[in-house]
Amino acid sequence: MLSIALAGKPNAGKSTFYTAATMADVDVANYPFTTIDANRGVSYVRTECPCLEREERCGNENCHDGKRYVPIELLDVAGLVPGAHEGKGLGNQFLDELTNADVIVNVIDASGGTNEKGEPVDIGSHDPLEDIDFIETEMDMWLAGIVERNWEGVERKSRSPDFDLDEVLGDMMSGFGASPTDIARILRELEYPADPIQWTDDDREALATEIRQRTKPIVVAANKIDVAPEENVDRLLDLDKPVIPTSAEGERALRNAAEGGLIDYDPGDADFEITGDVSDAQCEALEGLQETMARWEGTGVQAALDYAVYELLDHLTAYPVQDAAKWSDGSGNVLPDAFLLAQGSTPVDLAYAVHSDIGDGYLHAVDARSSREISDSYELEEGDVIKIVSTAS
Ligand SMILES: Nc1nc2c(ncn2[C@@H]2O[C@H](COP(=O)(O)OP(=O)(O)O)[C@@H](O)[C@H]2O)c(=O)[nH]1
Ligand SMILES: [Mg+2]
Repeated sequence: MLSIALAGKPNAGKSTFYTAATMADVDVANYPFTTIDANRGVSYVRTECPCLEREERCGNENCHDGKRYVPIELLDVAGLVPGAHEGKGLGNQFLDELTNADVIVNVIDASGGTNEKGEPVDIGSHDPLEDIDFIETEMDMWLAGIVERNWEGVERKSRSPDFDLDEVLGDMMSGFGASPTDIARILRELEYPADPIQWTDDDREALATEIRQRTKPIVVAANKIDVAPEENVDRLLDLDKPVIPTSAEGERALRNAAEGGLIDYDPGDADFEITGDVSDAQCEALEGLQETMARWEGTGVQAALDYAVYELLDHLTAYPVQDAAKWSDGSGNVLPDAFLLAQGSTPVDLAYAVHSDIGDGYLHAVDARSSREISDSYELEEGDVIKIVSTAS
């Protein structure tokens, strides 16, 4: 499962974001390969379900009226403070946790109500723009430290006659989660000495920065928009980086209210409707939230996760089926599964995502929309419904 980590200073709202995003009760038994603990849970990205094209909605438990929720893993990483890569505030442990993530949501307090160490201060008294770069810097410096510690080994290997620097660097980078494509691109874009002994600290830091950018893309959640000065949010949105305004607290309140039958709301909706008996105080709080949502097109929590997966990681959703006419599995469940795959994935990749046996036994694939056989090298598109024909199915 794709893994998204929430990083940021203490008190930025990471745990609130995490709680809100993992609140929908998840049947943990469905995810036997995921260790679910206090800081690691299942959340979802939202997309349009292909069943919208059909007369009837698919009825899948992760589809609400055509809003399809596809599971991902969410990690609530404990707060990072400047200097974490030097071990400040348990820094290294948390940076280690980040290595398991495919993409990072950097939660910052856009209200300016927490200082650089994450201690509460008066709203507006800290400039949240200062909180953006430090996560990147901490991750870069921490990776640079690891490259540094590995360097003696690289120098030692360089004495061997069949030494290939690109190969050794490639091995190192794959240890950080870089794919062969990432590695090729990083090596192409960097200029560096062929002899490892001539590498400077700057060379190693440049390498670390490249690796981090390729393997840990970051979207900023400009959190606490419900109390943030609007000017702060505007300045954050003006940056040349992906920034999504969020109210984690608002999302949590909405999911609670929806669960309690007070409102009609699905995560990622830009608005909601009050449907239950609410007290005057609840009504006032909900209306306040409605204003914030009208200004920023929702609470942003779902939007941040969606952006991380569909934009930063450039993934798509594909739906394998057994019956191409009914779009169902063998038992008649319509659109039973949804898989997140990297852009450029083929029907063979989808087959392997379903099960390695299905992948091994792959014969051909059929586009269920057109009922036509598609080529093995066809690049899947968002929302594709695919019947895989395999000796194993
Ligand atoms: N107003 C407002 N407060 C928030 C929001 N998100 C979190 N908080 C508050 O900020 C404080 C710190 O939140 P927490 O999630 O524990 O932060 P963490 O240390 O980053 O995990 C708590 O008092 C939260 O209620 C938000 O969107 N709006
Ligand atoms: Mg926390």
